[in-house]
Amino acid sequence: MTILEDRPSNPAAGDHDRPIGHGRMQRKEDPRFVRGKGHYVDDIVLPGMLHGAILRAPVAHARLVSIDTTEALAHPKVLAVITGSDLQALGLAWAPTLSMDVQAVLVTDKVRFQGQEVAFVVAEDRYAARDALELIQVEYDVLAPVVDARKAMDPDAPVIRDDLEGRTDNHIFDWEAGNKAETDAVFASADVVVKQEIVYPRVHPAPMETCGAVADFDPIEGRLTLYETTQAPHAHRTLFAIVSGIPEHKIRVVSPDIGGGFGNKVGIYPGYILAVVGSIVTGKPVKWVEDRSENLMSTSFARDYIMQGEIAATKDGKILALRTSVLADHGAFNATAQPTKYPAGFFHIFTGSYDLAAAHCTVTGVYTNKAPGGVAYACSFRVTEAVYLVERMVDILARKLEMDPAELRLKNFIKKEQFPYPNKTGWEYDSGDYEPTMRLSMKMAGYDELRREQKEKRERGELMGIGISFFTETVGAGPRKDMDILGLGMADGAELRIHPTGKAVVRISVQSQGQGHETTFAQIVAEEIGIPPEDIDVVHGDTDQTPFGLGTYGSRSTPVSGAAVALVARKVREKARFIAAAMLETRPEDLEWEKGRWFVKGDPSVGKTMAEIAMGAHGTVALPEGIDGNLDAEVTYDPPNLTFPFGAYICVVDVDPGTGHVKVRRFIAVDDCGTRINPMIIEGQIHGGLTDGVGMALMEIIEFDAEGNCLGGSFMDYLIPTAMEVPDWETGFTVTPSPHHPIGAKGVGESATVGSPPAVVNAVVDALAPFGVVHMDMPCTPARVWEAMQGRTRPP
Ligand code: MCN
Ligand code: CUN
Repeated sequence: MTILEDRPSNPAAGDHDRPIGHGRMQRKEDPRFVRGKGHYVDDIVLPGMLHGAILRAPVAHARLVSIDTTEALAHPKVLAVITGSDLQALGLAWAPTLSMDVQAVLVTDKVRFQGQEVAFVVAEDRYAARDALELIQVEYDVLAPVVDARKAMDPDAPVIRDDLEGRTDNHIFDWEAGNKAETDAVFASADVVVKQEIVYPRVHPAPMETCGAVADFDPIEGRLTLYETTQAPHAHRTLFAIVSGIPEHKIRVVSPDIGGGFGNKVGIYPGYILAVVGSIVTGKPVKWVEDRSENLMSTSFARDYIMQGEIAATKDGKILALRTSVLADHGAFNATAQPTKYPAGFFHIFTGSYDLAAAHCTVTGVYTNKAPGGVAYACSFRVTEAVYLVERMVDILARKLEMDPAELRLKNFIKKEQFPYPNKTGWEYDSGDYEPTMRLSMKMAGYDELRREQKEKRERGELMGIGISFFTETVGAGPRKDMDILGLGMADGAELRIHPTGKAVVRISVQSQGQGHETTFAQIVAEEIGIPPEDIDVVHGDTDQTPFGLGTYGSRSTPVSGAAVALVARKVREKARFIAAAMLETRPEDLEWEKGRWFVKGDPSVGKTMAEIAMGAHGTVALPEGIDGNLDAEVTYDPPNLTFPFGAYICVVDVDPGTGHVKVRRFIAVDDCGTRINPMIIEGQIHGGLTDGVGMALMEIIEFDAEGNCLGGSFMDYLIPTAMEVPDWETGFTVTPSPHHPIGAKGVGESATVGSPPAVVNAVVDALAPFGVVHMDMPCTPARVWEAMQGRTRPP
């Protein structure tokens, strides 16, 4: 195992710049990944395994008139064709969503979005299954679709969810946070008020690996083994038990290596359920793996928020209040994954990093004839949308006040001494120290020099933009008193076992999709008990082998499971003290800890290492009352609060005045995620998230035509960034530990995706300032930029 040096310590970081147990250790999982030996769902081959394929609706809204499967069933390699009415007979045509709605597994009555699941073919091989789809005859009675969320509540809008009893419109929910009266009063007396409609378009996480499952139902034992691309194996198992009636102890969900999740793999998709039904019907294992278009058209999208933003300030730039009303397009089924109490996720942390007098937001969710989803793509339960809103509004205010956007931010930050900070929408930020982070980013960027360069270039007619974003993230859901998903409290378990020879295994309930948990969780244990990380195996992704917990999303693994792991290691360390005392024939209180061993106070030469204690635990020494003969422990961790990482991002763009093409020339990112466990992994997370941000800001969007046809269903139309579109990232960090986390760590996995889009858009708008452009909606494609330069914006 190669251990890399951490970078020279960062002065802004104070004395907390101490990476945990072996710092920039290379990832333990990479030897298998770089050799092509990762083991993904599609690598699973079971004896006699069959293959499933889904017939999908070609239109967005249509009544199902008839389905004829005769020809498909006659195909020599086809074993079963399952339709909605077959599922209806089993009571499985509809499944609960993570938002207390229901979603059709297969269409029974009506198609509600293009790409919706209509029938499932099980055949001997993948090709035959696909071929047979074309032999199914379906008659549709096409209906007018609802494509634009703004028209979803029109009195004459077609009602999409007529399956729900008494439903006469497309309204899902109204939700609000903050204090309306107080906010309105502040607005009424403010010197300056600016307003802007801001659209965060529908985008898709588009992980490298699409979604898939292999279901293996054993009819003799009544046991189901389900290999699945999931970020939350335990929660999935519980839901499968509830929906299918198969007892939970007879269900094993295995999530092997995952080729990227980004929130795409939180939900339970019809394909997973169909693989299970296919296996039950045929008595054989059934594999279903979707293709790229199926992934982009039917699985969890992200964003799709139309936000009316308003910001109030004094004329010398003290920001007073923020308010917004949001129209949220949830697609045809409300299937967003977020804590039950929060139908708009954590959007209401939209006051960002600023100390305001008042804030208020309302969110209205509506159905449209589009794929369901909404909470995905490194969104931290919609903090993405919130940060985008506030960071755009602050820039728009800066323009109005003719103030420098960095100066305006510095003037309004929540101050260090105000933490823990209760914000105006009911959150308590655990810790923060924003100014040094902002100043470090400005120093790294050479901010004043950049502004001088911009001024000169403007005089020559060149378009250069500098964009700033300062974000506060909200991660680590969450305290079980406030947060649950379908009634399951958001806690996570950890089990640590030290084998007699001193090697260890730690079992966790979260599931890596590329974040490097096998490395960082071993590092946490190493830090706490002194066993080297290479001697610690991290087991995850198998419900038969790991303790219960809610899984990986909302960057909760470090804040919740990381805390569980630190505490379970401390529990083992404490137990080791009693065993060591027995071995040394002394009292536990006479022992002192140094990394990796307990020794007699005042006599460091007499002591026992963790490995010796492990052997002792399993040996013959008489143990004190209440101490079992092992060195194992388990905990379940219920976090007292979320963690609030933050960061300062500066983006420099050049815009080609002839074509509207935007080039990101530089990007400076200073992140603060508290105590840093593995700086190399953190950098990787940041690089990935910044690339996401450039993608969303400049090129990614899923659009629909007037008929509801999805226009982002392949990588020909849904553009994702490559090395060509991104600069060499310039990263820095500060360290403000979380006061309530056992090791002071905050999550970081979504920080850059949350924080970077506003920096890029702010830079583009800044470049276009000479044309009077105050705002433009993402993605800033050459065509849109060029239109903005002509004083035109796209009709909504
Ligand atoms: N880490 C660290 N020190 C910290 C915080 C985190 O060393 N102070 C490390 C962690 O130990 C972990 C990684 O950074 O190895 C990310 O940790 P964390 O912020 O806790 O996030 P999660 O592990 O819970 O990952 C989820 C997050 C989410 S929600 C999305 S979306 C996303 C993201 O991670 N999806 C990803 N990053 C991704 N990275 C990859 N490669 N693939 C995805 O699908
Ligand atoms: Cu919102 S995407 Mo991540 O939380 O799995």
